[in-house]
Amino acid sequence: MKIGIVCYPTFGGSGVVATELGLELSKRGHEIHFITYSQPVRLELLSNNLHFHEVHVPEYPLFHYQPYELALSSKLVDMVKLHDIQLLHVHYAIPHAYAAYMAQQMLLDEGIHVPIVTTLHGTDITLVGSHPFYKPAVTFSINKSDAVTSVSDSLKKDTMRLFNIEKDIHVVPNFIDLEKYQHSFTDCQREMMANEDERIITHISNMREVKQIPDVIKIFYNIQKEIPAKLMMVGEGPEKESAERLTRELGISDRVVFFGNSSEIDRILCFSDLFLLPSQTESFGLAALEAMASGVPVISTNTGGLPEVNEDGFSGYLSDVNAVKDMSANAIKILKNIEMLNQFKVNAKVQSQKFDLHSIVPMYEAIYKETLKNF
Ligand code: GMT
Repeated sequence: MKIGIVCYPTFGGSGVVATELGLELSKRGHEIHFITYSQPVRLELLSNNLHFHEVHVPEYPLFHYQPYELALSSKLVDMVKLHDIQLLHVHYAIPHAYAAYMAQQMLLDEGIHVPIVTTLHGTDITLVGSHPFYKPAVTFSINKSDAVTSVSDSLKKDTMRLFNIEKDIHVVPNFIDLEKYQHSFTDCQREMMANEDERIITHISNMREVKQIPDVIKIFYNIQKEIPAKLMMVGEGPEKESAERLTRELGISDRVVFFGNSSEIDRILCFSDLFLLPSQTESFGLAALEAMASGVPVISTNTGGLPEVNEDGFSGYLSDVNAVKDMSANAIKILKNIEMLNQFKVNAKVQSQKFDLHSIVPMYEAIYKETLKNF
């Protein structure tokens, strides 16, 4: 199949999933065209069946806001015609499904039929989409898509509850390329980051408010009072500065490393003992899955899709949002007992195998085939 993929090309989970999906589909013989405003961060190698087309939005002083959706829909029309793209898979209802629908209508005018598959990733539904201002556009974009998928059952339920949806939503969980994480626990230069007696705790996110960054710091503060430990904070975002301030106030800045964005997540996870994800809401929690695939147990909240990813008492523990005491106690319990820690590390890997890309990507292929057949 010839498939056009539209996504946010950034470090966020949706961009990562879309990119990994395109890479795997191209390996499986499909011709993939990424159509975005910049090359997706994990899309390093292009080939004869893996292409990237940049959407340019010309600066025009008359416009207070430059019209990205317009530029995207025009680019989609051009690319579908130029490369005979058969189907558009867009990640996020707004603005991508919205722009794709416009492109579909423009193409229809020329007698070209292209179906749209929309994947919901969360923030457009739980945070942005439910804002009354965007609600009509999100509802319209979902209902006009030819097939809709969501990354967890919880997100599907939220979507059905918050919007007037006439479409069936297929749950296709996020996935992981397990081969990427097949390192041994001894070859990751752990000694560069911590002493042998120290445990390494990691958090990875775009450090937005929803990630409850102060809770990450407070949980770590409680851990290091009981066990020698270091905290690795990976990612950039609006909460980063206040987090750095909080570590100084708590007198633990010498134990916390702020990395910024990194394309070496697997290397950092390789030397980690525990992953913290105390989010206020999370439709899936791809970072938790990446941690588990690296054999890192997860202390998370029980919100949104997280219970579908992290199994309480097996791959880690789940707690209520903001239950810092509970999350600290669970973390300390795992970290204090080396046998228990090693067992949780093994379990985390086992749990991640449920999300093996080899079993999930065919679900998307089946949806594409079905959509093309019915279109
Ligand atoms: O979590 C974010 O802020 C980034 C956002 C994104 O657009 O990548 O993540 C959402 O999509 C990911 C991939 O499906 C999910 O793993 C995240 O849970 C989801 N974030 C939220 O629901 C807050």
